Amino acid sequence: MAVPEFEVHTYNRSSCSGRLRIALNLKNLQADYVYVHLFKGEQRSGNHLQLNPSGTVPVLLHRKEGEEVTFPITQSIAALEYLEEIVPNQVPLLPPLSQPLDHAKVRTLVNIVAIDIQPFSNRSVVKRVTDLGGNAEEWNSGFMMKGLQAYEAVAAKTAGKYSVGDRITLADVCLVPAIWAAEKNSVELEKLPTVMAHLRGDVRVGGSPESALE
Ligand SMILES: N[C@@H](CCC(=O)N[C@@H](CS)C(=O)NCC(=O)O)C(=O)O
Repeated sequence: MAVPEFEVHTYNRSSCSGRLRIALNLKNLQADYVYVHLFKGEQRSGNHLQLNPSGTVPVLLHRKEGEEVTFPITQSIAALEYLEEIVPNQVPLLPPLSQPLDHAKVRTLVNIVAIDIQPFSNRSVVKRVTDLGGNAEEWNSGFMMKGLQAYEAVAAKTAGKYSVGDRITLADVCLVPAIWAAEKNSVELEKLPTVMAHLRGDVRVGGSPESALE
């Protein structure tokens, strides 16, 4: 059997890793998965830090035949965009470049999840909140709700069958694991009718609600 071209360092309860797993599945790309147990602190091991100085997952390695891997991609959005650039036609996850406003719509929604929601619920951040005497549950659900309400308001203008129009895009790829995490954090998802209506379609690929916490 051929060795998969991709290697992903991942954790099953990481929403950022979920994004990458979903995109690889949608594009029908095989990968070897290397498990980094965040709860055991494996992201802070010397080996992992050498690969990813940020001490996070996911990390994507592209092993091209006959070439050395010279650059591990250590940011999930950069990894998603890389996959999109090298395999644009196998289930395109961005609108055509001739539709720059649709691109901007997708990226706006992607950034709401990746910049305005996930960083607040990152394990190391939540631990710091708890260490400082804060209520982790309130912290998590508050930021998730605020971000998802923004997503909802934007998607109410952009959505068709999916978040932007009628085709699945990187926005949905990022949204799905964010919803898994929100479910785990008791976010009132019924307050997000547009988001929930289109998620009831066939967007659930590449994992399950049980597999994400942050
Ligand atoms: N901006 C980074 C964030 C990565 C990130 O925060 N990953 C989380 C899991 S979703 C993590 O590895 N956390 C480890 C920790 O906080 O110690 C990305 O999009 O890849």
